[in-house]
Amino acid sequence: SESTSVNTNIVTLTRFLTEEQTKHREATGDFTLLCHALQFSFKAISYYIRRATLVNLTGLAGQSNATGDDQKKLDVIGNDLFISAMRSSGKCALLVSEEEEEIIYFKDQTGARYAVACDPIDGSSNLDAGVSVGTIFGIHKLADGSSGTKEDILRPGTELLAAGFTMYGASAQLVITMKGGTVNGFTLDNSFGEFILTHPDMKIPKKRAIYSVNEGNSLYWEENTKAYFNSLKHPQESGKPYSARYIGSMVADAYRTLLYGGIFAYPADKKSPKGKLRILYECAPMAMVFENAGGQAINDKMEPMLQVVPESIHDRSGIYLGSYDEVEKVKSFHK
Ligand code: AHM
Ligand code: MG
Repeated sequence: SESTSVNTNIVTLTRFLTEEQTKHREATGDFTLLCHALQFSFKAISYYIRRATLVNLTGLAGQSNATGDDQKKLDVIGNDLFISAMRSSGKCALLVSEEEEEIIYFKDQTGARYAVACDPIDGSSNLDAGVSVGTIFGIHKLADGSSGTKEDILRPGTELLAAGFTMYGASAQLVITMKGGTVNGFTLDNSFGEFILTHPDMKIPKKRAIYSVNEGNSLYWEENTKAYFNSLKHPQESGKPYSARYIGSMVADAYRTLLYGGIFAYPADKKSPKGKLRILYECAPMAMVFENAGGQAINDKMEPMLQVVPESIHDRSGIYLGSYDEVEKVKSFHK
């Protein structure tokens, strides 16, 4: 009624997924169930991140992960929570995690038709300082007749069925998009224990004078990379220089870029010729979100990030993603 300003028609993620499912007559509900398991892992990870300082979960676990980074206690917990959620969903045939050297196959899940790639806690070097981190995920469908092999996950982003991330910031923000669909953002309401649709049909601003890159690497940058970033700081025309914003958590830097516009970059350089960020669970899922929100994502060769086929599960790439016009500007410096 008009007598109250309280929204009584709340769209939870559960409701949203159910409504999406009924739009597709061929849908079996399997994808919806997989997403329910996903959202539970986000809630659980969010909970432990918020409790970390109180329950002795800060600091290192005393091991390194698949890509040689020191593992934090929370990296291990996030990974375990994610694996357990995927296993128990009954719908996930195989899982690639940043924290696991090899693919995890859930062989007992007969009839599971999805392959999932994830970085359970991306940006974990920020954890102990209470700075935002996030979970990134990408979902592929197994090839017809496949019961789950490496080939089902070593696919280009163009074939992703769904992708997104959850940022654990002042609140937990979940952003999800499906193939050919819109981008939708949900906020975790801690008292309801539900993700609520707060950012329907997200569109990234066409341009914005904000750049986000680890400028400490500039010594190692290629000449055209240097020229591009210099042009942002020393505009030729009567323009103002760009603002710099770099959190050092891809999810948080990307989320801000999605909302405000601008450019986020982690270019390959002389020190890391393949770049730092991983294709399967960092670059491709983010690229899908940005492309579906009207932005762009490309690699160092100026190819669409979504077309890049990873050679191995932890394969890396340089990446530029952001507002449509800002990515065009990147290309103009790499002709
Ligand atoms: P991680 O997966 O080990 O946390 O590393 C990925 C993170 C990204 O979140 C972030 O964009 C980047 O590493 C920051 O790297 P750097 O500290 O080199 O700037
Ligand atoms: Mg990561």
